[in-house]
Amino acid sequence: MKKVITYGTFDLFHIGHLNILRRAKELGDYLIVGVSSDAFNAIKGKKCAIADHERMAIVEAIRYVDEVIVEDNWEQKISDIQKYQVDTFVMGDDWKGHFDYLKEYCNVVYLPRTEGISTTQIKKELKLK
Ligand code: C2G
Repeated sequence: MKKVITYGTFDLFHIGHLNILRRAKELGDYLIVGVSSDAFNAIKGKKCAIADHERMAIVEAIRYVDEVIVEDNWEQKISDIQKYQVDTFVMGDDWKGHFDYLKEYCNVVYLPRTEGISTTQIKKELKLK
């Protein structure tokens, strides 16, 4: 079984998130998604509109997703890849190059982002803080 992993905040879930999860799943048979906790987002300097347990429940309900884990630090990726015996790590190409150190442990694939949509833009349009 080829296992794929990806990570993200997935705040205000939108088509860009769905596209990357669909395409990540196409690279294997089993997709694990690390959803950033609110505490980790504070470290990332991101304030979420939706709480972490709700973001996890939404991602868990997506048909392409087989398992959701909590992402609560930058350092957990290597141990996650080893613990879950992951074949491929996937991120959108806004992260291109940032995770090349994982090439020692698994395939690293950066997929093109979906143009014209972002959580930041949605918040601006909805005048959310
Ligand atoms: N994404 C995308 N197209 C968009 C918006 C997002 O492909 N229009 C992708 C991002 O590239 C990322 C995933 O969707 O791979 C989740 O995006 P975010 O929720 O913004 O994740 P981020 O805050 O970048 O956190 O350790 C990695 C971090 O947790 C990533």
